[in-house]
Amino acid sequence: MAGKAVFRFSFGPWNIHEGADVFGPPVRKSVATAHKIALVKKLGFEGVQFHDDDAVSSVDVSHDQIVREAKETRKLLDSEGLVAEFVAPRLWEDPRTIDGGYTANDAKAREYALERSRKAIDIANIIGTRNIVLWPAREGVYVNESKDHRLASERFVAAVNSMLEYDGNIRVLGEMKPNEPMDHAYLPTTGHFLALSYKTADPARVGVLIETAHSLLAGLDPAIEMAYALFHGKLWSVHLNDQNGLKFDEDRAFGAANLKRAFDQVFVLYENDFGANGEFVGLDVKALRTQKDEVATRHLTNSKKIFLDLLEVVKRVDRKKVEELRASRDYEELEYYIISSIMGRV
Ligand code: 3MF
Ligand code: MG
Repeated sequence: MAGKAVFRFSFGPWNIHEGADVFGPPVRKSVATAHKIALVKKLGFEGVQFHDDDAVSSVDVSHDQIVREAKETRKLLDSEGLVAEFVAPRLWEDPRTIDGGYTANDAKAREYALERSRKAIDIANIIGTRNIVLWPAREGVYVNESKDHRLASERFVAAVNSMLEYDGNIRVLGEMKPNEPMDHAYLPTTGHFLALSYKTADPARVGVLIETAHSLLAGLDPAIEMAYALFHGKLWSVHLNDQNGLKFDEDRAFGAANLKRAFDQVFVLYENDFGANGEFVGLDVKALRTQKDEVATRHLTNSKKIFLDLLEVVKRVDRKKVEELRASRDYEELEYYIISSIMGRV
C-alpha cells in the first residue's frame, strides 16, 4: 500500500558551484562551505551530504586537526538544525589515485584509499552519521588489459570489509555509475554492487544510493532499479536528477528532461515508504553554467518543488483504476491515464 513517509530532502555542497565545465573556466563566485550550509535550511532542505574534504578543509592534515575541524562542522550543523546524511571519501581527485584506489595496481594507492576511507569514517562519527557513500569513480579501466578484473572484485570486497571492521556501526552505500571518468567502471550498476554486498563480512550494513542519471547512463530505468534495491531492503539514499539521453552525466534538475520518468521514481519511493527509516531524498543536481550567481540555487529548489508536485499527482492516482487497467491488460490506457494525471487533466 501507499507510503506514509514525510519526505526530508538533502544535497551536498558541491551542488552549489562555480559553473566550470571541461571546456571552460568558472563563471560564478565561489561560495564558502559554511555559507552553503547556512543556505541549506533557507532553501528548504534538512540534510547535508558531505565529501570528506567538504566536512574538513583537507584530509592530509594531522588526526587532531581533522577531529577539530569535524567538530566545528558538527557545531555548525547543530546550530542550523541540520543533519549530516553521509560522508563520501573523495578518492578521485588526488594524484595518488590516478589509477584508482581500492582496485589500483599500485599497493601504495590502495593503502592510501583505505586510509582515507578510515578518515571518512572518523569524520562521519563526529558529524553524526553512520552512512559512508562510495562513488568508486576511478575503480575501472580505460584499457581492458591494464588490470586483473577478477582480482579487482576481491579487492573491492576487501576494501568494504576493512571499513566494516574498522567501525562496527557504519554502513557502506555504493553509488554506482557505469562510466565517466572511466571508460568501464567496475561494478557499473546498482545490481553489481548489491551482488557484491552479499560477499562482504556484514551484508546487513552494505546497501546502495541510486542516482537517476547513473541508472540512465547504464541504459536502465531508475524507478525499476530503486524498486529492486527496495526489495533487498538496501535503498538507503537516492540522488535524484535528470538526464537527456546517453551522454555525459548531466545532473539536470529532477524532472527537467522526462517528467514521466520522474513521476515513476516518486511513485516507487512513495509506494514503498522510502524515508520511513530516516532516509533522505537526496539531490545531485548541477546549476546550468548560464545561471547568474544570485539564482544559482534554483536547480535545487526547483527539483524539490517538482518532486513535491509529482507527489501530489502520485497520491491522486486512482489505485483501483490502475489495478483494473492492469487486469484488463490495457496498458495504452494506463499510460494515457498517468500522462493525463501528470498534465493535471485528471
Ligand atoms: C558523480 C557523483 C558524485 C557523487 C558524490 C557522492 C560528485 O557522478 O554522482 O558527485 O554523488 O561523490 O558520492
Ligand atoms: Mg551522485
